Amino acid sequence: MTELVDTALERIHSSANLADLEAVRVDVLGRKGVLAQLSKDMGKLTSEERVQRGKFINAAKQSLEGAYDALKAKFESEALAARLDAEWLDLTVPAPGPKRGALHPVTLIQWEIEDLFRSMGFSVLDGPEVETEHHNFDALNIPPDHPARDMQDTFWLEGHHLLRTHTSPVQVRGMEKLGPPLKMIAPGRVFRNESVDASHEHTFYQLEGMMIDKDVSVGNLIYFMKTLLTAIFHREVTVRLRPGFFPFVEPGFELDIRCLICGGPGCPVCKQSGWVELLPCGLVNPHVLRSSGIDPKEWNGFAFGLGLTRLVMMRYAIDDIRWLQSGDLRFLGQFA
Ligand code: FA5
Repeated sequence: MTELVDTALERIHSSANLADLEAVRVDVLGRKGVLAQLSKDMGKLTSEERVQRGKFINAAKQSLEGAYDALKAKFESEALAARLDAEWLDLTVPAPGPKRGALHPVTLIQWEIEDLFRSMGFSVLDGPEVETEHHNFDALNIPPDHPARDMQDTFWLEGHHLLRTHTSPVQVRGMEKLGPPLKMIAPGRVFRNESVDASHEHTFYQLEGMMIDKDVSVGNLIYFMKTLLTAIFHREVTVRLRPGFFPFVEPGFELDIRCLICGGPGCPVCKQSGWVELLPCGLVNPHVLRSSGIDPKEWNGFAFGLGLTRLVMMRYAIDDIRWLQSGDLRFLGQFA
């Protein structure tokens, strides 16, 4: 019997880990284990022998359970120590902090132009994206049946409202609110119901400019256009001025820039023409001044409507306008 218990003790001590020990516990202390075997023939013993056997079994039980408990506690504390070692965390290390974002390229260029025009005494105005038909068309000398309305495919809303198709309604709001003399720019998002390609978006940015004063000339207009382009490109760029028709200016011009994506031979951005329409402009039509309560006999002025998104494309040589609204962080991250 003593041998049986010694063998069981030896098995307990030779367990290498908690799993081994658990297997030994079932064999030794379980229902069919050593202790159960020792109790098996109790019924055949004399009462004196039963007392002896009982004492022996109790002592064996104590010794086996004691050995088991001690080894189990040892394995558990070793496992805990190993885990604490592996999962150790230095709470004094500074946190990495949030990843820094970057301004969108349209915002970068918009802010540069705002700074430039502010330095020349212009105010920066804002206008609503949901406009009235009056501000977007009528007050700009584009009555309901005028063919010029077809030049800008419009997202119409209820009650003679629309998503503004250009930033020119902010000219009207500027004239109505501030009156002459007036020097203002108005950057903003505009919307057109047209099909998207490398140089056309349905949602894009323009930047309106207007100056109303006495004796404003085409010379003044060209000066500001040149100043704007020199500040943005920091180098000589080739431009051309050609007649352009907009009912709210007379005379009207289209200022095109030599395509900076292909350098001239033609690409999808310039529609193979070598030129990109960038900066339509002209002298404000007297009808427009009059409908905003300004006397055209006393005041005149110029206005321009820069294609801000296209300017950004030229400045950073972006070969497809769709990148700008793609939300692709690989693209946006380059402007950080
Ligand atoms: C206008 O929107 C006039 N309001 C501009 C103006 C203002 C003329 C003041 C005279 C005086 P236009 O439709 O051409 O004009 O648009 C102006 C510029 O916006 C274009 O030269 C072009 O650079 C840009 N643009 C036009 N359509 C798109 C488009 N779908 N996607 C991206 N840019 C566009």
